[in-house]
Amino acid sequence: MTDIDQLQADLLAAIAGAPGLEGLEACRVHALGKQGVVTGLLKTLGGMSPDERQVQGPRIQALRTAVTDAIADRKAMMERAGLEARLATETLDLSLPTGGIGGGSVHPVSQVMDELAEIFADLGFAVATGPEIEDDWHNFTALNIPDAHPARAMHDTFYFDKADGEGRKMLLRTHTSPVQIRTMVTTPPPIRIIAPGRTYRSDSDATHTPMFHQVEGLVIDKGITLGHLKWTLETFVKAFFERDDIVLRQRPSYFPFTEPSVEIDVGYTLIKGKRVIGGTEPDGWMEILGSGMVHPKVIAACGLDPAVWQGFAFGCGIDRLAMLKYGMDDLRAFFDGDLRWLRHYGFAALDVPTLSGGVGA
Ligand code: 2NM
Repeated sequence: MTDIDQLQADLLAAIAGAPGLEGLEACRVHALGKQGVVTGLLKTLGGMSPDERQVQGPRIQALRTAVTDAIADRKAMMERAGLEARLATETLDLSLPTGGIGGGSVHPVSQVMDELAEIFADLGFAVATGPEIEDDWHNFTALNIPDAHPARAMHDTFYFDKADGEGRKMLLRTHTSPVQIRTMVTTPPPIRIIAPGRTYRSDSDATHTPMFHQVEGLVIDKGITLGHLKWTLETFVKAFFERDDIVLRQRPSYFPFTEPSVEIDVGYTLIKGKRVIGGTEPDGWMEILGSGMVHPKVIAACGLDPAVWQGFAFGCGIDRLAMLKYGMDDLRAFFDGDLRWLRHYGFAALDVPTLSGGVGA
């Protein structure tokens, strides 16, 4: 046996007998490290005569390959054995309860979004989403709000310094309507969607936060009328507040993107001085929704023929819906991140709203 054969046999035996990953690494350093024995042999090639190198070169390279492969094989084997050992000993009890002290809870805004998705899914609506950073065509122009329109100023828009590649001003969307625009541009009707999400306006007091949540809905089909709108909103409000004695009042209004436009109030009853939504003979009215028939100009801007396709749309604040349903009085608490508030108003993670169980139960 030559010296190289002997060295190879010794190294392979050491690798095979290495007790663990650390021992194996020691073998690797000993053989292949900067000062390693195989590395040392490779270095001797430079001082050899060409004839000698022709004989020794392939032998030393073969040694290096054999040692490298043996280390890789042994390492893979050790890792497999380690994983098998963990799988055999470690268990996960899937029946353990979640939460408890220090556990998380679902934010009321998330809860209400889940409830909305559930209620409208039952009516055949899909949930649509879109970017929060928008361009002014999708946020304003397509919605019949041209450049000099006062509604642009009314929206207290957060603009970015730079325009996009096509020269469109970029902004934080002031409503979720651009999602409806994107849907109408890309999806052939009939369309039935709700678009829940974050919206932004430069406004801040007890009832306004610069970031707030909106849900808007859109139906586009043939022969859609205000009657469809009324039934849909009535069905929604009854399901959301989980009571049948809901009275809605419709008031004429104005939005650039709907014609006619209808503001919807819901009747409330005073109970111990507090306003509670519902009651067939209301003590007063609260504004909860804006709505209307989608303006023909909006339908045309999205590439659809308004003589063929009609529809209705509506919008409301999710934060406000949550306050009314769950009895909160200061909007700012929604975004304070105060754990005591979140634990008081939060919902259990596994308490998913379902229509059969009562969406808010
Ligand atoms: C509202 C009130 C009334 C609305 C209109 C549209 C669109 F894209 F179809 F034109 N989306 N949302 C709309 C209509 C929103 O929020 C108070």
